[in-house]
Amino acid sequence: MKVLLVNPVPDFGFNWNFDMPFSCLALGSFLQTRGHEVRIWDRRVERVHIQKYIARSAPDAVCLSVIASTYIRDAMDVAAVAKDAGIPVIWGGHYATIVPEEILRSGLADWVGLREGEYTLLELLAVVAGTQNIADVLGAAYLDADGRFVVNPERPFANLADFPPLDYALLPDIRLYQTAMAPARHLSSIITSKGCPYQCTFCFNYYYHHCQLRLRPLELVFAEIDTLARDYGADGLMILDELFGVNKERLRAFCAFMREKHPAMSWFCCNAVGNFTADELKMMYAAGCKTISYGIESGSRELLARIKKNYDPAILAAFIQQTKDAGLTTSGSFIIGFPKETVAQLRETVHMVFRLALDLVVLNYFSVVPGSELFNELVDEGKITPAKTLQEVIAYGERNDMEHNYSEIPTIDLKVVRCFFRWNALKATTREGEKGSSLIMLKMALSQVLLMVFRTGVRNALVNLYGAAKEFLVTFWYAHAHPKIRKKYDLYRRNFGRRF
Ligand code: B12
Ligand code: SF4
Repeated sequence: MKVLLVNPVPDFGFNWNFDMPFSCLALGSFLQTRGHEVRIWDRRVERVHIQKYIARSAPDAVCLSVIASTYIRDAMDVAAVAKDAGIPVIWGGHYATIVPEEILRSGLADWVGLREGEYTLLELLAVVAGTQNIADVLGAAYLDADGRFVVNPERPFANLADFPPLDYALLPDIRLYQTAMAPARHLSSIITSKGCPYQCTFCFNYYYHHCQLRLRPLELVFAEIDTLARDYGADGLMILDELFGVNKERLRAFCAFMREKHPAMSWFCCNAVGNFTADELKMMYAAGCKTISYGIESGSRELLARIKKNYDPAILAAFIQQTKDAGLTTSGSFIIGFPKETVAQLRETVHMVFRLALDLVVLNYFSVVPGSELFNELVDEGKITPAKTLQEVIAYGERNDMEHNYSEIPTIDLKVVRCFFRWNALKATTREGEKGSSLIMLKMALSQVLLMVFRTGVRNALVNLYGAAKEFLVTFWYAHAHPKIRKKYDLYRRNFGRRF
């Protein structure tokens, strides 16, 4: 069967991040091994007219992968064209799993595959072919003949060893997804595990992964790294796992592989505070790890306990210092504007950011994720009315502009705090005195802008550049204007490294 896997284009603002469409890649690589003819259409980089593309590729099924609510509008446009042409439409992905009924009631989907999609999609394609009954497809959602919404029993997690290594040849051009991040010039992304054992209240890990951390067999991961280096010139890896290196034996095997097989490759990963010993950090550095990003989230003990962030704040400063001592660049991500967060708690976070003197600070606004504990709390408190239509889902989606502020902090304060750290992040420097180690974020931003033209063509690049310029000016404005608010939170550059 001819299967078109579509990664839609998100519908707001400026798109910095061009990670590979992993979901489509994973599904496509698997379906190929089962005899299907697969094509991936990443609409972020191939902005071809929808009617023309569908007519030309003439698929037997159109499958849409929706990772966030911002992808829905474009997915609807593609689905509408496919439905008009009489082609069966299947939706799936992180966000589709949260809102299957809204998707089905829009009339733009025949079926929705929930959670992990390989086997579910394989069976849904059998339904399209008329060789399987929809009622037997675990993990599928649909409307029955009477228009009733039906969710079949959940599909148990598959054994990740059943899935093949990713077939990068399915992508239009892998260079479209490679970025420069000092010292790597062709940074590619990989995923070595799925899920996470923790249960932060703002995350939907519990709902989606049931708090299970599942590891892909290392042979598969190593095969992908070899291919990326040998066939696609990758000299750096961004490891996109939620939590990398939790299993210590596996971490040692991974480091040994990188040291022996790819000594010149640098890599970057995310983890939780406290998960590594000093020796492990040194081992990672020796194996090419350059930066570890930690989810710190808040400087307030009270708030950390409330969001169930699973680390002991007492060890934070020493742990970050240990990471720096191993030679690694430290990155910390924080969320501001949590429901009921107070001005005093935000001040604690700001002071924590200064005190830790991280090399990179990523500070995001809280955005409510359906399926998370905090979403359910906000619904119970009557602050959110769950969406009934896809249009309402889009309206409630992830925004980076604090349109919905559930905290007790004035929105303008949140904007000033975020923009202050964003502005200063542009000047970030890595720990190593190597070439290209200063102003890494600014350089990365500029290289992204150039790549944008290459990725999306001049016309789309101009639209994106307009968005980038606007974002840059807004960041500059909030970071520098409003002196009273800066004073309220001690937002001065000289405070980096200060012990409050
Ligand atoms: C890569 C990635 C991105 C990329 C997306 C690339 C793309 N496809 O266009 C980028 C960087 C753009 C991105 C952005 C965001 N992301 Co993101 N991202 C990820 C990441 C790191 C990997 C996802 C992935 O590819 N996994 C690997 C694949 C193989 O697994 P999978 O995604 O589970 O796919 C399976 C199923 O979903 C299913 N499936 C998928 N598609 C389909 C289609 C069909 C038809 C079927 C049947 C099944 C199916 O089968 C797949 C194979 O098993 C995850 C974290 C993680 N480590 O998982 C976060 C994650 C998905 N992102 C998340 C979030 C919140 C965001 C943002 C909203 C953040 C923000 N506030 O701005 C933005 C939204 C983007 C925007 N501009 O609007 C959350 C999702 C929460 C949610 N959905 O509400 C995650 C889980 C991170 C987290 N823990 O918070 N992201
Ligand atoms: S926020 Fe990160 S650490 Fe917390 S549950 Fe989600 S993936 Fe796990």
